[in-house]
Amino acid sequence: MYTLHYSPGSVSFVIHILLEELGVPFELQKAETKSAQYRAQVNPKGKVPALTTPKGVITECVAILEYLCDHHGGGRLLGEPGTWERARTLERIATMATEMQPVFNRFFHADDFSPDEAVQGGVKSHAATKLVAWFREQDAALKTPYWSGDEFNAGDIFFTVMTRSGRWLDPPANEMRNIRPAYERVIARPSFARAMAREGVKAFGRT
Ligand SMILES: N[C@@H](CCC(=O)N[C@@H](CS)C(=O)NCC(=O)O)C(=O)O
Repeated sequence: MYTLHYSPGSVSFVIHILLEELGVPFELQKAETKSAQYRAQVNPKGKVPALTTPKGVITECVAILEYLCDHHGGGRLLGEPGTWERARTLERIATMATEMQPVFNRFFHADDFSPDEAVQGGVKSHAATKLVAWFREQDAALKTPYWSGDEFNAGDIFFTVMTRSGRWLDPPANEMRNIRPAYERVIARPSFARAMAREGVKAFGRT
């Protein structure tokens, strides 16, 4: 049995939804990321997601995602190992995990980047500018039912979680013209509905 250590609506939400999509049994544990116990027993980096498995703990969204897909028939979501489809899907996921997620961290946690409040304001507003520009590019390029194309895949899980975080932007990412229908299509999936209910988060609004 797996245990997913999570913070509501954060990037760990990607793994929560993936577990639901794969139909894998798991327990959910809200993480006390700042506690010494969490760092000692679960993730020394003090972050979520972390997945406790029978073999030990694995961290980093992209690693967890690939591990779960490979062990639970997730080829339809990520492409089979060694295929072009796998490489392209991971490419898009890695962009979000390594390029955009850190910008969201600057937007939501500017105090992690400078102790100076004046500097924090600049960090946050510059992050917002970069995020809006990125979502506008995605919106302009989106011509298919899903961000990933004609079929839903793991990239759409990640993109939808990021888009949900982008509801704090101006304009909100989840209300952009082409993103909104793709977003609504994904959040209507039973996996999202179950995960949102368990984490107590909503798809729209600034709550
Ligand atoms: N590189 C990590 C980043 C994870 C990350 O930044 N997690 C944030 C939440 S979005 C976190 O745990 N922050 C500390 C906290 O919530 O206390 C990954 O992709 O899994």
